[in-house]
Amino acid sequence: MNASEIIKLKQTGIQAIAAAGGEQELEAVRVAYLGRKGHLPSIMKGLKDEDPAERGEIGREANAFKNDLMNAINARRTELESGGTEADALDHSLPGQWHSCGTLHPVNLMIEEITQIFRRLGFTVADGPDIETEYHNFDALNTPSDHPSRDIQDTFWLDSGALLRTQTSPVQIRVMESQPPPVRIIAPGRCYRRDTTDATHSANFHQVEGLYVDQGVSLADLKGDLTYLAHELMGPDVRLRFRPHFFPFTEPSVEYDFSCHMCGGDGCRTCKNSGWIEISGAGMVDPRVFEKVGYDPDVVTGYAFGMGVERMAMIKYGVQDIRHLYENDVRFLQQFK
Ligand code: 2NL
Repeated sequence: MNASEIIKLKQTGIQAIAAAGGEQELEAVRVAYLGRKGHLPSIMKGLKDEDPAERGEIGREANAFKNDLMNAINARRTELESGGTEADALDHSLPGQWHSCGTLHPVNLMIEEITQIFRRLGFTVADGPDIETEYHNFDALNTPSDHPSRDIQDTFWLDSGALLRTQTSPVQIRVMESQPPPVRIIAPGRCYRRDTTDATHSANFHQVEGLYVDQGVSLADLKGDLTYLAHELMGPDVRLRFRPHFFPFTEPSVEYDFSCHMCGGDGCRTCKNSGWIEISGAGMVDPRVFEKVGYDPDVVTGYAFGMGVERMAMIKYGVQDIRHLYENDVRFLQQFK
């Protein structure tokens, strides 16, 4: 039997195997092809009578004949045992495959929560570019040209003269430039400062700034709205404290603290025994800022505030080191489901 005859016979055998409807039929095919008196032994026996030049190829095909048919028989046996083809053997009552589900990052969770609270006070969300002009980030905010925050030590300057925003106030400047009052917006987003990383500093961080401009807006509105934020965020027992401060863009300016949520104000490790936790700064928009954006400071007043999102998340969730928020260790992140 020459090589192509062996291949032909093998194909016939494979068809017979596929057609075998049961174990007995399959066994009969096996005996006919591979059994002691079957095709394979007779091929092997005939090998010595073949032309020596063709013997090698015929031998190889005989081997393939044996291996391919054995594999086909085994595969068909498995099929018959499992009651059908492999696809038919699927058990539809098995539970589905489990896929792990991602979560919002705690920084985004915090932004989301602060945003929702201010939405309830009638604020909308504004955003703007991370790469800013010196004008929008500093000049329009009444920041003196020799102010240390403009220094290359503190701000990431680009070769073009643009910079990476150091706060989200430029978003609010852009909104005021583009529309008349009233304005009631918050501006969440990423900010950049040339800080050396430690447990409480990161060169990338997030801020939520707020701005409310209309006729008759007062410091009382600021205190009321920040108190609402504190109660919604930390619970109804939290008290607020405002301390005088200075910012070039607000007058008067304040820094404000929440009473310590760990000890209720009695003093503990978290608040370094002071009973208070420093949150952020705020104030009444400086008239010079209004003049820059074309608002009349004799007609409108407004309050503005800024807060660090990482800092709020660390306070609320008890995170001890800001770097946990940036290492993307899932054991940390999965706690914020
Ligand atoms: C802080 C907290 C603050 C503002 C941000 C602001 C924005 C405009 C006008 C006036 Cl458009 N003020 N934002 C005000 C007070 C504080 O951020 O501690 N910053 C250094």
